[in-house]
Amino acid sequence: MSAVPELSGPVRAALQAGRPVVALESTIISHGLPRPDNLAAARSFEEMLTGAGVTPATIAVVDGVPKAGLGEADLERIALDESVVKVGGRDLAMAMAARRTAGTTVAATSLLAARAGIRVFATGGLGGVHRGFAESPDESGDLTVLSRTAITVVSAGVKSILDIPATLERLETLGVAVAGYRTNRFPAFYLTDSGQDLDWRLDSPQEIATVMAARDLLREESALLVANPLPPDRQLDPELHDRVLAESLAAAGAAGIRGKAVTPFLLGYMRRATGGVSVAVNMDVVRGNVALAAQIATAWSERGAG
Ligand code: PSU
Ligand code: MN
Repeated sequence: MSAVPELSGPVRAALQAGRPVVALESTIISHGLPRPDNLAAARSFEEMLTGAGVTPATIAVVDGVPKAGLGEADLERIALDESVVKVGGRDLAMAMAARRTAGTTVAATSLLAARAGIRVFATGGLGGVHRGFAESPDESGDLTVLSRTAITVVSAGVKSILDIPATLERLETLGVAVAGYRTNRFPAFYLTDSGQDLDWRLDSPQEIATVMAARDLLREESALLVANPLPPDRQLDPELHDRVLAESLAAAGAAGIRGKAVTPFLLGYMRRATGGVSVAVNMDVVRGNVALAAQIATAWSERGAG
């Protein structure tokens, strides 16, 4: 088997030349956004990067091969094929051996991006500690992988379906660095502000690149999370959000949803209960993060630091 992940031509060329590259995850395509619009969404994230002079590296597993940089046919399979599974970091080797086709979560994408030497990764919102942890302990594998993977992740905090204060505590314990982008407050994915204060804020892509360089000097082996909020006028109406989220959590409990089905179930419920508005907001969240990730990757490549 060749090197993991397999790099597309453009991704390989950009990395070799020290030009900016941004990794994108694929679970958001296969399990986060509804078909068939998810395919257009996946393309639009890539086009945003290309338009900013950055090479997109969408990461997924296709017929058992982990790839960074997908061709059109691969992107279509990830978006449209209903047999595509969701894989976290721990699932990767099994998906490879069983030749599965899989959307990679933040965990699996971070791991593969770091192996490829990609420094910056954009997603929507991370997984984290679920509400009701005391009764049913559910914590995303995203956190543990980020605790031992050196990559800069741009996300609108963690999904608001989670227990956000508990997730921030876990990020601290796990040694994941967290900074707000132009804010001192931790965002909440669909919502601009979770109400949680942050110790650090960074105000420009150059400042973030400077932090990345300092982390390299320290030989940090954990992730830097750049928490990038939606502008308040683009967020989901907080009242609607709270009402619909309470309903979706109750529905997940009643239906006995467990394990890796929980997050897709809650996002799907939110979509139906908001008449699709939550999906439009989710798209805005990802677009904002992709745009910032492009600037960070560019600032990083301009330092000539690799
Ligand atoms: N962000 C989105 N939509 C998503 C996800 C993130 O806007 O669907 C996905 C990511 O792939 C993340 C996963 O890693 O949800 C978390 O799933 P879990 O809670 O099962 O670890
Ligand atoms: Mn889980």
